[in-house]
Amino acid sequence: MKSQDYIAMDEKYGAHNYHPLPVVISWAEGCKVRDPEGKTYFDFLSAYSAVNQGHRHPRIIEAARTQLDACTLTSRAFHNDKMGPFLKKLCEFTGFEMALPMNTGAEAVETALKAARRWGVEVKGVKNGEQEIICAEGNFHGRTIAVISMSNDPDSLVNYGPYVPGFKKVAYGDVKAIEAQITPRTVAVLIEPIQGEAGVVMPPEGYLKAVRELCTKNKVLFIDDEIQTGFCRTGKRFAWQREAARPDIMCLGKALGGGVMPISAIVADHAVMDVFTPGTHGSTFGGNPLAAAIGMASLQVLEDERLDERAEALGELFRSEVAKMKCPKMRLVRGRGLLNAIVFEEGFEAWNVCLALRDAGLLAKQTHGNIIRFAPPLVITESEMTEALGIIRKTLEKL
Ligand code: IF1
Repeated sequence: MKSQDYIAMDEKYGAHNYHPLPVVISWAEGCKVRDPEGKTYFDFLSAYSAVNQGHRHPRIIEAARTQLDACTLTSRAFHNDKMGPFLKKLCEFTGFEMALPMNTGAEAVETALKAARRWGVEVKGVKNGEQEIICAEGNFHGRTIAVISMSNDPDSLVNYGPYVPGFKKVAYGDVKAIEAQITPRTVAVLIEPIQGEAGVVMPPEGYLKAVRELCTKNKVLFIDDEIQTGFCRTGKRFAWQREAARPDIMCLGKALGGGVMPISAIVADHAVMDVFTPGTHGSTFGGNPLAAAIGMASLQVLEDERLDERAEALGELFRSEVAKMKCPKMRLVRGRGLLNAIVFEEGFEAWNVCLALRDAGLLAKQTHGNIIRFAPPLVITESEMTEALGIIRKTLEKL
C-alpha cells in the first residue's frame, strides 16, 4: 500500500478527531523518520516531546526487549522487581521523595488534582467539596472531563458539559491575578512552566519563582505540569529549575516513556504523597514492569547523554539562525532549549508552510494557525541541526 491508501483507511475507519499533516511514517530512528515510499524526513515534532531520546534509542529498545522476555504485567495487586528500582531512579532524577506511576499525561494531572484536593481536606482543613484549584487561561493539561474543565479552548470544551467545578482560571504569567483569586479554600495552583499548546508561550522572568513564594505564603500547593517541558526539553531537566521554583507536585509523562510506551507519574514529598492510602487511587497498568524497565532506561539515557546541555546549546543555535532568516511573514522566534516556535503574522496560515517543509524533508506542525512548533529529538547532532536549518531557511525565504 502507498501513503495515500493508509491515509484513506484512517479517514474511513478512524474517528475524525484529528487533522494530521498528510504524511505516513513507517520507520524511524534518532531524529529521522521515513514514509512507505522511502522518503526520509527530520522529525521536528518528536511526538510532542515524547521522543526526547530519539526514535528507538538502542538502550531503551534493549531494555524493553530484555523485559519482554521476563515479565510485562503484574498489576499492583502484587509487587514486581522493576517498579521499586524505577521509582528510586525517578526520585533521584527529579529530587523528590516519592513517586506515583500512571500511564498517560492526563492521568498524571488527574492524580495531582486528586492529591491536592485530599491534601486540602486532610492537611489544610478545607471542607470536602469546597476545595478550589487555580489554573491558567490557555492551558493544556489533557483530555479527560476534569482536565478539560480547566481549559478555555473551545475545541477541547464545547458540548462536553456538565464540567467539573472547583477550578478558577486566571491570566497566564500574572502573579497578581493568582493572588487575587486565592481564598481559604484554595488548595493548589496548577500551571505549565511554558505553555506548549498555546504556542510555546513563555511567562515573564521570575513568574515561577513568584508563584512558588505566593503558594508557600498562603499554604497552597504549587503543581507544575512538566509533561511537555520536562526531561531536558527546555535545556534543564525540568523548566522550574531555571528559577529554582521547586513545586510541591510535578506532573510527568511523554519522554518518561522514551517514545516506546505511555508512562506518566507525579512526584512529591511525603507531606503531600502520604494523603494516598491503600485503595484511594491507582491504575491497572501504572508501574508495570515493562514500563518500569523502559522508564529506567529512558532516564539513564537523558543523564548519560547530557541531553539537557545539548538542548540548551542547540536551542541557542536554532533561535539565532532562524532570527537571521529573511522572511517577511515571520514575526518572531521564541522558546527555551529545543522547545521553540516561529510566530508568523496574524491571520497567516502556517499549514501551507508545514506542507512545504514536509516536501523539503522536515516534519513540523502548526498550532493556532500562525505558529509552528519546532521540537526535534534532543539527540539531534549539530550537523543534522545545520542541515535542518537549511531546509527551514530555504522554505521560509521562498514565502
Ligand atoms: C493530543 C497539544 C502538545 C501536555 C501537557 C498534559 C498533557 C499534554 C503540558 C496530556 C499533552 C499533547 C496531547 C496531544 C497533543 C499534545 C499537545 F498540542 F495538544 F497541546 F504537546 F502541545 N500536559 N499534550 O502537553 O498528556 O494525556 O496526552 O499523555 O493530541 O491531545 P496525554
